[in-house]
Formats: sequence, C-alpha cells, structure tokens
Amino acid sequence: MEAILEKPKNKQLGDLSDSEMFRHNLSINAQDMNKLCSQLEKMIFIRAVEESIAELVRDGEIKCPCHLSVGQEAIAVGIAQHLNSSDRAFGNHRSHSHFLAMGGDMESLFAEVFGKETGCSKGRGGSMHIYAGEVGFHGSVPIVAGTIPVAVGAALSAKLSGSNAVGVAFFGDGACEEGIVHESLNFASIMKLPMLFVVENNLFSSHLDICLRQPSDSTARFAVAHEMESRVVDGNDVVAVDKAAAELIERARAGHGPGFLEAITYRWLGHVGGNSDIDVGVRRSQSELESWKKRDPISRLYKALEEKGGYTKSKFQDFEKATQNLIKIAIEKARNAPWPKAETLCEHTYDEKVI
Ligand SMILES: Cc1ncc(C[n+]2csc(CCOP(=O)(O)OP(=O)(O)O)c2C)c(N)n1
Ligand SMILES: [Mg+2]
Repeated sequence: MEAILEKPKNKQLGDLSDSEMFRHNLSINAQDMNKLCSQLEKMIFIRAVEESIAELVRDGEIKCPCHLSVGQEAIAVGIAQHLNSSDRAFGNHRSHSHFLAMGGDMESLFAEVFGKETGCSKGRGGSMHIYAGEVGFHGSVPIVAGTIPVAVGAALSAKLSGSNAVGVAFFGDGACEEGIVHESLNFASIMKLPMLFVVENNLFSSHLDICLRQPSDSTARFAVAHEMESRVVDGNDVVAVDKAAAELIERARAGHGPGFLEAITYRWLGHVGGNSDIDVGVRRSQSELESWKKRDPISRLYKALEEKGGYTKSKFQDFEKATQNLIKIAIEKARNAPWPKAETLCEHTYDEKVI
C-alpha cells in the first residue's frame, strides 16, 4: 500500500503541473482591456456563487452533492467567450462554472441546488444535472464521460445540418480513463466534426493523483493518437485559454475538424462538498494546495490589469459587493420557492424537443 501512495515521476507537463511555477502576472500586452475586465468579473462572479454554495453545503442547507470548481474558473470563462447560444456545450459533475460562464441564470442555479421547482432542472436534478439550453449549455451529467459522446452527436448533427455550430465537451483528466472518450475522439476525428474536447486537468480524479493513474500526466497524448489538433495550456491563465479556444473553435467552425484543449489547473476544494481539506475521505496536502493558490487565476489577471491601470481595487470591491447582493437575493428566492409537487415526479423525464 505504501508503495502505491508514493508519487511516481511520470511528469510530462513539466512546469505547468508544478505548483511553484506560473505565479507571475499574466502577459496582457496587446489584449483588449474591456474583454479582460469582463473576463475578470465573470471569474469573480463564478467564484462568489460557488463560495456561497460551499457555505450553504457546509451549513447543511444545500443537501445535494456539489462538486465545486473554485480555482478553475479561467477555463470556463476563456472558452465560453467563443461560444454562442446555437452551440451545444455539455458538462460533467463539476459544471457550475460552465453553466454560469455561458450565461446560465444564476437564480435558477441556486434554486436547482436547493431542489426547488424554479430550478434550471425544475428541482429534479441538483448540482450535477444542470441545464441552460437557451444559452447553448445542453446539460451536465454525473456519469464520468457520459456527456462526451452526446456532445460528439451534437457536433455530428451540426455538421449534417450545415449549421455553423460546434459541439463542446467539458470533462476531467479522470474521464480520459473511460473507453468512450477514445471512441469519441476517434469518431470526431475521422468524421472531421466541429467539436472541441476540453480537458480540465486538475491533476486529480477524486483523491488520486494523475501520476498514480496514468503513465503520463498529460492527456493531450490522446489527441495526438487520434491525429487531432491540440493545445496544452496553463488553465489558470485566462488569456492562454482564450487564445487556444479561439484557434481551435475557429478551425472547427471552418470545417477543419475537432480540437482538443488540455488546460492544467487545480481545484481548491475537496472533490465534493465545501471543505478544502478532505478528498473522498483522504486528507489533502495543505502545503500543495497553498502553493497552487498562489497561481490563482483571478488575482493574476487582476494584478496584471491593475498594473496597466485597467482595473482598480475599488472597482473590484464594488463588483464583489454588487455580486454578493445578487447572490443574497437569489438565495432568498430559492429558499422561498416551492418544492416540486410529488404528483409531477415523472414529468420532464424526456424532452421531446430535438436539439
Ligand atoms: C462512470 C463513473 N465512474 C465513477 C464515478 C465516480 N466519480 C465521480 S467524479 C469522479 C472523478 C472524476 O475525475 P475527473 O474526471 O478528473 O474530474 P474532476 O472531479 O477532477 O473535475 C469519479 C471517479 C462516476 N460518477 N461515474
Ligand atoms: Mg480531475
């Protein structure tokens, strides 16, 4: 048992997976300042929502299992920027950030995690089954890798109908250990589908380090195996994610086939729930966590913007305050919303609409 817990050194990501590296301010020269400010505010917003959910989970008021993306916000924000409501994006068990970055309604997310009828899945889904089809987020499912072939199907449908939409699957490094991922990559590649595979490689699948599960810590090798265009980026750098997403999505829309974006990151909270020190019953390394927090996607962008005079501390505080007010209202509305009626239990099981 001891031998298994010793971390092997199969690190191909190099500095990208080294928590001591990439703590410098982002390089934002030649970037559109308004876009960066909007990305910063989206990340602050997502983190504030998830931190509120974490608190409500710790207090026992939210009872459904919640997998939070605190620390990983730059990935959803950098990618959602390039998507629109006719695209078909799919998430996984950790998808609040995808839902919110794509423009899903925050009040309906709170109502959903409270299990209320006004929730985005009418209170039947909870945190792991969220949906905002109106903005192009076609749902999340907790079965690891379960949505990936569905996203590929959506990309096939977009191609066959001649639309300019792309399919997007957000998934984790752990999902790459499911066979369906490789079938999906192969099919998307051979059919040249307008598809983006996004691996949020946070180096863990619940409590297990990727180095204990795979012969390499980088998943982009699977894209290479399927002759697919890929990028490996610092997932805590929204500028890098944005650039890679722009390139891969543009290629896909132009009919040049699918792309694979591996974004290296780290989650600040445990696998599930609102605590930072526990990962499915196993104690996490607090020193590693503290080290990764120094690569915070929000403070890195904020500091870079502040240095260039693009954002100020008071603007940051005002935005946080306004966000907290919106969250407070959303929580109160969720608390007061009705539960789904027992007699409607079997409703909304299937959606007759074809996406
Ligand atoms: C098919 C399947 N196997 C196992 C699980 C249990 N499970 C839930 S999340 C998870 C870890 C997934 O890790 P990763 O894909 O890296 O995503 P992360 O949690 O790191 O965001 C596991 C094993 C599951 N939900 N579905
Ligand atoms: Mg993971």
